[in-house]
Amino acid sequence: MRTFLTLLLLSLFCTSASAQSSVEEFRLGGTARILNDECIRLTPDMPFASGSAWYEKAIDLNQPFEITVCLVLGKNDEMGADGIGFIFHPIMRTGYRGEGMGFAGLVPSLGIEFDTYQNYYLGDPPEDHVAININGQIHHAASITGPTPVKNLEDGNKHLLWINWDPIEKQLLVVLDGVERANLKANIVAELFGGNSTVFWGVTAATGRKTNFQDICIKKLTFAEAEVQPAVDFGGRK
Ligand SMILES: [Ca+2]
Ligand SMILES: [Ca+2]
Repeated sequence: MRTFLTLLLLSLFCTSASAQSSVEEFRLGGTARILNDECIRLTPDMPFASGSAWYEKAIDLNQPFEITVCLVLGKNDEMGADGIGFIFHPIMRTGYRGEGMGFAGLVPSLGIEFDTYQNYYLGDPPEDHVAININGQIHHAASITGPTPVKNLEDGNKHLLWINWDPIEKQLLVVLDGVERANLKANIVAELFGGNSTVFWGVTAATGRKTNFQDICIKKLTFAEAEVQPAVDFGGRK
């Protein structure tokens, strides 16, 4: 309950509090650009754009992490696409974009998607939705959580998102606009990443024939850096 109260307070400040982590701590790829002190525009409102922002340090999943950000999914609802995805992967790289939400084809990986475009062949519901998929399998038949329909996210507003990993309880929580949208209990390190607790995380967005500007605004990041940082061979910009 305290967590939700904290989130409620944070949401009041979603547009005014200064970021405690910096947009400078991300490596940008594709169309991603720094918008201001706390926001990165992943895609402009243009067709067939894709952008990524990877956090520069690998994190240790044997320790807790907490990501508090605001998502902006643009303001085209009927004509909007594709959404924003979070990726956890041992290497800093982006999977197939567009409907692939940035994690298609990445093995091993965990992806959390905030999908605003219905791809029938992927089993997408008509509503905007939240889901967790693993190992780059993006069809919802392979979702380990969801797809959970949510009300329209393409309203031009900032949506407060809290992602929390508890390595003791082995619980991954996704809370969007104060409502729990995913609650995954799984031994991610052992069962998904083969015992390797060191992963990078990044956020991606894409557009297709339908478009939206899509931003991420950094509020607070709490995590433990992996003791040994893997080498990064990343084609994007610092
Ligand atoms: Ca989709
Ligand atoms: Ca929508």
